[in-house]
Amino acid sequence: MIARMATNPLPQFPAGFLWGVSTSAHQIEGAVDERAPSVWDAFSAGPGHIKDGSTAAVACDHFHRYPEDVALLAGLGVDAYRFSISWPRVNSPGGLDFYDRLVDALCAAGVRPVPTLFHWDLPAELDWMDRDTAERFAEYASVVAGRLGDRVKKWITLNEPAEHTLLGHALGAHAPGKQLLFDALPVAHHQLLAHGLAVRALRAAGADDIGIANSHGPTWAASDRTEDVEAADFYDLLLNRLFADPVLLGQYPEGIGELMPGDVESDLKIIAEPVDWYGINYYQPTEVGAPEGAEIEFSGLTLPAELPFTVKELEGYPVTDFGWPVVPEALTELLVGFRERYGDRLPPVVITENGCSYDGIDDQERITFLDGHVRALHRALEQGIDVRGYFVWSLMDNFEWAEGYERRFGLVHVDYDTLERTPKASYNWLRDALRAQR
Ligand code: IFM
Repeated sequence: MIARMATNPLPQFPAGFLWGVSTSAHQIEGAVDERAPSVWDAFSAGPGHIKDGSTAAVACDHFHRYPEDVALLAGLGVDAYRFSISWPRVNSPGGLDFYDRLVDALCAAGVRPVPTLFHWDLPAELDWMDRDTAERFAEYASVVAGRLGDRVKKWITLNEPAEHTLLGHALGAHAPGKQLLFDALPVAHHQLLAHGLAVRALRAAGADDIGIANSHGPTWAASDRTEDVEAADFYDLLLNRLFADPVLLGQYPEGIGELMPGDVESDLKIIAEPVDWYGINYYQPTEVGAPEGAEIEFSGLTLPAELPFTVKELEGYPVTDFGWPVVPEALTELLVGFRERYGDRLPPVVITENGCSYDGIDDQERITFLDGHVRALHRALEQGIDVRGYFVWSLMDNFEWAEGYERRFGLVHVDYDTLERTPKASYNWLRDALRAQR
C-alpha cells in the first residue's frame, strides 16, 4: 500500500507533447453479438480460462455508450485517445460505421483519434501460425485507412505482439489458448511481418505518422552469477529484443532468425519499413534468474519448469493490486537503454501505455504511480531522449483479459451492474495536471 500523498506540480513538458489515454476494443466495447466472433469469444467460454468466469460480452458497453466516454475524454482534457479497432467488427456488415461515428465524435470534441489496428482480438477463423494472416492484416489496414484516413492521422499497427505470442500461443493463458512454448515463434514472426506490411499499406493510403506499441521493461539479473546473467539475457531477448530489433534494426537477435519460418531475410526488409515513432508500453521491470527446474507462479501465470529462466518477485518495492512492483525509475532506465542499444535507429518514442490496477474511487495510489512515472519520463527527456507523448492505461476500468473484471486500471470507475461511469481521484488529478501543462 502506497501512502496517501499530495503531489507537487509536474515538471513542464515541451510544447506539442501528446498527452492521452488508452483502451482496447475487446476490453471495453461489448456488443459481441453485433460483430463476427474473435478468438477471445471462444477462449472466454472455456472452463476456468477467465478467473472470475466473466466474458467481454458487455464489458463497458462502450459500443453503445461511446458519446458518454468521449465526453469523459473531453472533460479530462487529453490531446489524444488511443483505442483499438476490432478486426472482426470491421469484417461485419456496417462494422466500420461504428468507428466512423467514434472518430467523428472525437474530432468534434477536439481529441485526436489514435487507433491501434490489432489489440489481440483476431477474427476467429484466422491463426497467426499462418503466414497468410499477415497478408490479410495488410488488406484490413487498407480498408480501415481508406475509410478513416481523412480524419485519423496517427496510426498504431499492433499492440504488444510479445504478450500475444507468449500468453496466447506459448503458455495458453490468453486466447487462442495454445501451449506451443518455443514452437510459437512463427506467431511472433507473422505479427512482425503483418506490422511491416501494414506500414506499407497505411503509407499507400497517405498516412505519415505510424508507430507500433511494443511492451518493454528492463530485465534485472537476480545476481552476478553467470547462470543468472545468462538467463536474464535470454529473457530480455525474448521479451524486448525479439520485437524491437527487427523493427528498428532489420534483424533478429543472434540465433533467432534461423528459427523463424519462410524467407526471413526478405521478410525482415518489410518488417523494418521505417516507422515515424516507436511506441513503448511500460509497466514494470522483471528480475530473472537461472532455471530452478520447477513450475513458477508469477503474476497470475503458471510458467512451466522447462523454461530456461526463472522469473522472481522483485522485493523492496510497493506493489499494485495485481502484485506488480511500482518502479518509476526503471522507465528512465528503459529509455536510456533503448537509446544506447538503438542509437540513431531509434525514432521518437511515445509511451503508449503506462498504468496500474488499484481498487477504489479515491485512488491515491494511482496518483502516486502516475506522478512518479511522469517524472521518470521527464528525467529521460532531460537526458536527451526524444519522447513525444504519454498515454495512461486506461481511460476506464475494463475487461482485463484472463483476470476478468477483478483488476481495475481505469481513471474512471465502471460499475459493471449499472455501467455507470464515475471519475476517480486520479481522473481529477490528471485533468488538473494537464491544465497546468498548457
Ligand atoms: O490491459 C492490458 C492491455 O490490454 C495491454 N497492456 C497491458 C494492460 C494491463 O495488463
